[in-house]
Amino acid sequence: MVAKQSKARTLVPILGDQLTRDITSLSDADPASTIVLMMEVADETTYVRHHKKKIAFLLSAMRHHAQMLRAEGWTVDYVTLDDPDNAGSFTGEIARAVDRYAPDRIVVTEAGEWRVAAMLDGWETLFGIPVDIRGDIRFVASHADFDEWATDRKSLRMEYFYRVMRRRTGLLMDGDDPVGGEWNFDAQNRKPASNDLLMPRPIAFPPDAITTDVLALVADRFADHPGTLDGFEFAVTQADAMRQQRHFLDHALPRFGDYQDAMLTGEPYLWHSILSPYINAGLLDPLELCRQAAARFDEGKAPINAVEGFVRQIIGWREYMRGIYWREGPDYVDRNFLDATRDLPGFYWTGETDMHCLAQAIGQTLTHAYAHHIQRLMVTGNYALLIGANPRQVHEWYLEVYADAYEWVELPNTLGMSQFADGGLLGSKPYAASGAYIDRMSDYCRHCRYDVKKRVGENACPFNALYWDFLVRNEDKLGRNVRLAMPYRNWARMKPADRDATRAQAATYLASLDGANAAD
Ligand code: FAD
Ligand code: DLZ
Ligand code: SF4
Repeated sequence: MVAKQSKARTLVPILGDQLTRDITSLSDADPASTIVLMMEVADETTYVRHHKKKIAFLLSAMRHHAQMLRAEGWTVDYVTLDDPDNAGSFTGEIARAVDRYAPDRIVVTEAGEWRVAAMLDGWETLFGIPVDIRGDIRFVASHADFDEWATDRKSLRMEYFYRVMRRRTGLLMDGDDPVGGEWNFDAQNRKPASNDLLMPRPIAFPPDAITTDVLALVADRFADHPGTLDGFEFAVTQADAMRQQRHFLDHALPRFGDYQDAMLTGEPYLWHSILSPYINAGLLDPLELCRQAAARFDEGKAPINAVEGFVRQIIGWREYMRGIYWREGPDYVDRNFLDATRDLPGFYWTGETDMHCLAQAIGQTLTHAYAHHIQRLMVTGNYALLIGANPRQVHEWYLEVYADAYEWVELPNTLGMSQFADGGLLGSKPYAASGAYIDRMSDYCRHCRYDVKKRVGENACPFNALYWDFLVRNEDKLGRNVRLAMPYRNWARMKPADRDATRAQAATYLASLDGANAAD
């Protein structure tokens, strides 16, 4: 705590995902008259049961950030989770700080999600002092920019938004044209990988004294949360996150494009960057990262399909997801276009299933708080979609288990892209696939007790019958989708006896799931 002073002062709360010196709330602040407030609070650590590693990462990164700000001359009041007077919520801690410092005003950078934005909106009335809520310039597009792009458009496809972002940033542009003559090189990016390729592993950062304290705190307080703390190796400072960034650019970026969709047993990372927790918490600047990736192309160190693919994920998908989240409003979370109601199976929290693809994706998630995009979309997401899992439960699972998960980015990815619960705002068709897709992009099926080629029978891959059952079950909502015309035609061509056997296979499987859920 900081002693009460008499001269005019500003209270600047820095939230846990605002860990950069370049945050707008500090842009014109005077260290002599500013109290920076950082708060570890129970509400944020438990609004979902975050993975233990996610909590440990963020609390340690917050403590290191406070240390850095102090070293730069800022007065930082840092409230730890185990402070006996901790009020347990952002608003409760602001109330205590207002009491301590009697500030003239509060300056804060806008929150990353509706839940916290509503708190910030209430502070001016609650505390009777001006509250200046500033925009978050860590994104290329402001809310107004996205709205301007989206308004009056029939379709909000990411690809068109991405071109606007390319032009706005000048990344990979040759005048008004895209470098290489195409906006998108994804056609070159769908190669399966094999274990004999030499893969770069992310750098392991051993815990320092601050992280060791946090690990003990998290082990003690959040024992019932999913995941393990064993092998905690995240970067928790800006300097180390930059080392991981450089490591990715030097060693993984050149093949990022080729193997972006590949999955391999026992290989959680492949050529992915593993940078999302750092970008989302503020330790890395996404635009600077893209500039450095583009420079690797200019210098001939990485091919265009890799660099364009990577840049698109950040200034395309990431920006677009944020735009959708804020544009669709706080009720977006309630959408359930397909009326899906099944409980998510218990094995999502244990990884204990004989479906090897799911065991791999969930197992590494519980171990590392990480899975790459295709595992999230085409394994865990696809399966939840096919069984008709309740999209809200699916959303909460993703928000819990990934170190990079914040609602603004997780919700549109899960509810929209993966579960089609918004009826196709983001994608023209659901990301539903049979086992054949997983077999094409991974080695999982070779290690599985199920036969990916079989649709019915004892050891038939469950994804196969579930895929057809999903289409038939949802025909009233999806049957007129032109992009699904082919699979519906194929279903119609199937012999009636095969169709019956497929649906019976799916029904038996789903009934066994419901039985297991009821027993849990
Ligand atoms: P890379 O594959 O190396 O990609 C580079 C960067 O691009 C990522 O670090 C990330 O910042 C960005 N990016 C890539 N894809 C997306 C995307 N679809 N949306 C937004 N940014 C993207 N990403 C999150 O950051 N937080 C989430 O909570 C999250 N939840 C997801 C839930 C589902 C169901 C799905 C399908 C995807 C989700 N994603 C989420 C997107 C993506 O899976 C992760 O960003 C990526 O796996 C992070 O790993 P990486 O840093 O190695 O990414
Ligand atoms: C995710 C998270 C967790 C687990 N804990 C904290 C915390 O104790 N203090 C804090 O300031 N932020 C935390 N966060 C991140 C916040 O939930 C995030 O900053 C908000 O979602 C902002 O939108
Ligand atoms: Fe997954 Fe089916 Fe392949 Fe097994 S056979 S790994 S369940 S897709």
